[in-house]
Amino acid sequence: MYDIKSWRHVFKLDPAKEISDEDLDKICMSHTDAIMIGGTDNVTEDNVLNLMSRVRRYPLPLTLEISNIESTMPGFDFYFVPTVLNSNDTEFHNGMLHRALKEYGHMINFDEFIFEGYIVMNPDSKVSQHTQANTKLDVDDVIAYSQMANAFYRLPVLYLEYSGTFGDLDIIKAAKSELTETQLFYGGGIDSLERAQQVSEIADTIIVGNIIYDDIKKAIKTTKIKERT
Ligand code: 1GP
Repeated sequence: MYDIKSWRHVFKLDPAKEISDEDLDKICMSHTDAIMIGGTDNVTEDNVLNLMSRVRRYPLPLTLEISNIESTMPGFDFYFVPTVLNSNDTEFHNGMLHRALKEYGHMINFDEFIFEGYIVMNPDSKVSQHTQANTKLDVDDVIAYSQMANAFYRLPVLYLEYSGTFGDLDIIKAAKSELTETQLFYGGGIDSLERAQQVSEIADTIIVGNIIYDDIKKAIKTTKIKERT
């Protein structure tokens, strides 16, 4: 089984976006540690299955970040289940999860599931609007969420999500400072090796998304982060 604690770099592929075989090959043959499939809009059974079967040819850990029950299917190594800590809608805390367990709980291998606390930071992102997140957060708010994830919910992963914009390094440091057990994922606006390096010196794992579709060469360069000393 793969050890997610060792992951430093993950490419996140959006099933609703087109990617050529050539670009997908570059992504899957790069130095990334894992591929995550996930998105906010138009995530369907068809497009997840299609992307999964294309990525499955490569010997890389493959994970699904669940956005809805309909597009969740067997065949992944892990399933990340988000709980959005700063959402104003209980659906995104545990409502969807409750419905899913009621229907499928009897057939789930729980070892494959990782509960992932989200802090959504960019008010202009689709995920923020979709989950009705309260993004007006200062350093103390983020510290409190981080303590909640680490010491109270004891979540394996906390995901600081700036999707579409590059985050504030002081906020990322604050989130990390409270984590003794929980692994910090950071995603948002990583579009160069320099940014990848800056964040990977703070967060445990960086997630690179949009730049894959905007500039494949730059995306690949983000995998060249230095080994942790
Ligand atoms: C999105 O955190 C990921 O869920 C990555 O963000 O698309 O801005 O790289 P970007």
